[in-house]
Amino acid sequence: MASKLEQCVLDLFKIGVVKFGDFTLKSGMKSPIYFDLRMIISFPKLMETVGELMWEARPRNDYDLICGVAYTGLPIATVISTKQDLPMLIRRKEAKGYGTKKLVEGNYAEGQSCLMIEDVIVSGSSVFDTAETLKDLELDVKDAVVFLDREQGGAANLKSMGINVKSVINMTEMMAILLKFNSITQKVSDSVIDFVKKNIASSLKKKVESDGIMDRLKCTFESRESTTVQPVSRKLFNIMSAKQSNLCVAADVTKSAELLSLAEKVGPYICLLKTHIDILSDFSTEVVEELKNIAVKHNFLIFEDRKFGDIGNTVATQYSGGPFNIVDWADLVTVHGLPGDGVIKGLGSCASGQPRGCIIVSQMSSSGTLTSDEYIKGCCKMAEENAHFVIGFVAQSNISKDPRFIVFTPGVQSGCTSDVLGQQYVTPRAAVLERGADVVIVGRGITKSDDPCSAAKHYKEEAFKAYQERITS
Ligand code: 5IU
Repeated sequence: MASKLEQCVLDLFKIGVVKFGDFTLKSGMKSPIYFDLRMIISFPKLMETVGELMWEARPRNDYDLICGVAYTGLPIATVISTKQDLPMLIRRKEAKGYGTKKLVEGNYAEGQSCLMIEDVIVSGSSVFDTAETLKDLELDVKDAVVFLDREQGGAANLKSMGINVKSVINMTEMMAILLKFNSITQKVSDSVIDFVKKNIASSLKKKVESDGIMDRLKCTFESRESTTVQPVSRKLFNIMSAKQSNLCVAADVTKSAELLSLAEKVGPYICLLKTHIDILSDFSTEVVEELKNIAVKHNFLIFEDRKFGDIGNTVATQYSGGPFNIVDWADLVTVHGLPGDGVIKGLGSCASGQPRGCIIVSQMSSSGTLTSDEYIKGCCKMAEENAHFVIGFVAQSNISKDPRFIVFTPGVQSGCTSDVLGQQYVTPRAAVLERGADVVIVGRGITKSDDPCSAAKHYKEEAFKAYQERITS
C-alpha cells in the first residue's frame, strides 16, 4: 500500500505534473525533469491532498496568516486557508498599474506572523522576494513551506538570509518513490539526480546589498565565496584567497609556443589567464589541452575574452563547436550586454553540467567607448537575473556593490597612460582602490616586459596589497 505522500506523487506523475525529457528552464538551463504544479487546479481532490501535506510540513504550529505566491501558490494557499480557517494574503507578481498599486492583497496587521506558501523552490529567489515584500508591511515572516525542493541550493540560500523552508518532498525522495512504483527507470532517476547536483542555483543577496551589510568593496574574497553558489565564481574566489592573487594576465600572443611558455612563467602569480584564442596563427586542440594542464598545475582559471555579442542561438553555436570549441576549455568567457540576456541563456544552454560562467562587458577601457549609464544599469540587471551563469563585469568603475559579482578591470599598466590605438591605462593601485576592481587585467605591461615572470610577481603584489588596503580601510 502506498502512503499518502507516495500516492500523491504517483497521482501527480499520472496527471503530467512531473515530466521527464529534455526541457529548457526559464534560466536557459537544460533539465531532464520538469515539474509544474499548475495542472492541479484541474484535480480538486489532489489539490486538497497537496494542501494537507504542505500544512503538515509547516515549520511551526501557529501562524496568524498564510500568503500564497502567484501563481501556483495561490490555489494551494486557498485550500489551506479554508481548511485551517486561516486568513490568507495574496502576493501579486507585479503591482497593478492602476488603483492602489498594492503588491499584497488581503487584511493584515503589523506584527502578525505569516507563513509563505510556494509550489517549488529552486534558488529560493521567489520566496525571498515575497518575504521582503511582507516584511515591508511589518509582518513577521520567517517561514515558508513548499511542495518540492529541487535541491538546487534554494533552501540553503534562504537559510543564510534567515528564512526557514520546509518542503513536503525533495527531488531525491521523489525519484525514489517513482522508482519504487516502477514509474521511471533507474537511468532516468540517475540523470535527474546527477542534474540537480551539477546545477546549483546562484545565491541570494538583495537584502545584504540594500542593508549595506556586505559591500563588495569591503569584503574579503574568502567571505565572498560563501555569498554565491555559482561554481566558477566560487573557484575563483578560492584561488584568489589561496594564492593571494587578483592578477589576470592578458596573454595576447600569436604563437602557441609563446602562449604556453608565458602561462608557465606567470602561472604561479595569477588567478586567471586571459586568451584571445583566435589570434593564434597555429591553433590546435593540443594547445588548449596543454594550457589546461598548466592551469591545473599552477591553479589558475582560463578566461577566453571572446566577447560574444549575437543572438542566443548564434552564440551557442560559436561557443560550442567551430574550430575552437570554447566551452570545452574556457572556464569563463566575456559577453556583451547589447543583445539582451539571450546571449547568456544561449551560452548557458551549452554548459551541460560543466562549471562555466560569463562576464558581462559593461564598460570598456578604450577612449570613446559608447557605454552609457543606462547601458551599465541594464548590464547589472541582466547579471542579477542570470546570476546562475554570470560571474561579474568588465568595468572601469564601481558599478556594483553586490559581493557575488567579481569586477574585472583591464587597461592596467604602471608607468604608461595610453597606447596609440586608444587604450587607456591606470595603475593596479588606482584600479583597485579608486575604480573598484577586484581583478586587474594586465597585458603588455607583463607580456612585453623583459622578464614577464618578475613583472607578473610585481603586479600581483601591488594589486593584492591594494585589495588588502581596501578591505581594511
Ligand atoms: N580589454 C581591454 N579593455 C576592455 C576590454 C578588454 O583592454 O575594456 I572589455 C582587453 C584587450 C586586451 C587586454 O586583451 O584586455 C588589455 O591588454 P593591454 O594590458 O596589453 O592593453
